Amino acid sequence: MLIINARLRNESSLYQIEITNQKFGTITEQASLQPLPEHAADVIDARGNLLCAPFIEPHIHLDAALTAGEPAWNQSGTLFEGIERWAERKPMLTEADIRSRALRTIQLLMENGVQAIRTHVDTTDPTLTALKTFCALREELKDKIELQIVAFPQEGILSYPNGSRLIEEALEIGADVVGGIPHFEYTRALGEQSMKDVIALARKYDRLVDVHCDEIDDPNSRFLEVLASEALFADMGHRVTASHTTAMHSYDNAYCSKLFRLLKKSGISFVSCPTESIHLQGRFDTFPKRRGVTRVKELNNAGINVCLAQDSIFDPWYSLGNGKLLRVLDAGLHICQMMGYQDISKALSLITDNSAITLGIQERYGIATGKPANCILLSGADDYEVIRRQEDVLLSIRAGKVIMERKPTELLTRPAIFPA
Ligand code: 17E
Ligand code: FE2
Repeated sequence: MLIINARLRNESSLYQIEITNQKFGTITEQASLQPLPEHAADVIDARGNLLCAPFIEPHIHLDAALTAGEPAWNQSGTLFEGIERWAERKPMLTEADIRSRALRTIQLLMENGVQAIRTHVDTTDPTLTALKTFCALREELKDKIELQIVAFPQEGILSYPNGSRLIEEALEIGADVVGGIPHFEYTRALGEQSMKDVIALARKYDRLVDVHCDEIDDPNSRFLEVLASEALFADMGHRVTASHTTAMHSYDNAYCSKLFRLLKKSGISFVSCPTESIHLQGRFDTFPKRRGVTRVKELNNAGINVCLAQDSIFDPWYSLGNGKLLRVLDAGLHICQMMGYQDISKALSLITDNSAITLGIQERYGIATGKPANCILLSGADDYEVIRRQEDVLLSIRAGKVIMERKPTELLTRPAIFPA
């Protein structure tokens, strides 16, 4: 396969890119736009659009996707009511129900250029039905999409009956990542202990870590410092992620300044879910009302790895969501006030390269000779244009094969505003 007339991120020229044996081959600079050769089978004309590494969804709850309103709606819009509503849906889970919703949601993500997903799967369920189903799906779908499974103790490790045993069983069954939820544990002491347990489990089973950490507006919720210091002491920061960290929005600036030193040293990654957090947080405020989104811009400027995610699609926590990471990015840039030229010009990293680092897949990710031929074609010449236009992903190539393609939307009649 040959792709011609492609732009690449952070480059001003046009390129043609060879794909052989499911890998990227030679990448050659072109002097100008070239016509598509006649009778050229297996040549794709990018028409000056941006060829980019695939989008990654680094934080989603596929087990709960498409269950909003079943059996009841979240009326308050708080995280804690979402957990209550989900606890009512959990006993109704069956393998068939989970598979059907997961496949529809994965399809939606793939249609929007996603090729790798980290999903949290609730382990506070004595049957572990969802966890087992996702481990099977990970194998069945492995040629189509990369799935990472987090053993996520939604109702606590130490505060849920048998919670420690269940999360460990999930790791024995095959979860890739150890999760946690310290702000939901009954006490500060239990929350801290749970962070130590999570790191110990990750070492024992040689797994990654991704904790729902301080997802609350409480400025005194400081489990992030425990997670980061445990990661630092165990020398495994590059394998640890802190998700949400919304309490950081409310931390005192002096404390944050001290905290950032540890965060940077520890080398842990961050995931922010800006649409979800702006919806779930700030719910106990009147006015002025906090945004409740972690300090994405400041983390990024400090050289700490941070990426953006959707979190939910039509579930007890969030009633919208369409699989479009460009929408999450657009919202995130607004909410985090990352609207300067420099911010927007490199913002696709927040849903591509930075997410690959979070998932630990960066070695086999990106458009470079010898790497797996996975990429997407985006409407626009560079990050700035792609983000401003917000158009659908045009093409998705995985292991050198086109897995999704759509026609660009075309205006058929132009409204005549000005007389000819
Ligand atoms: N569970 C949780 O603890 N936090 C969330 N944001 C979601 C589920 C979606
Ligand atoms: Fe989450």
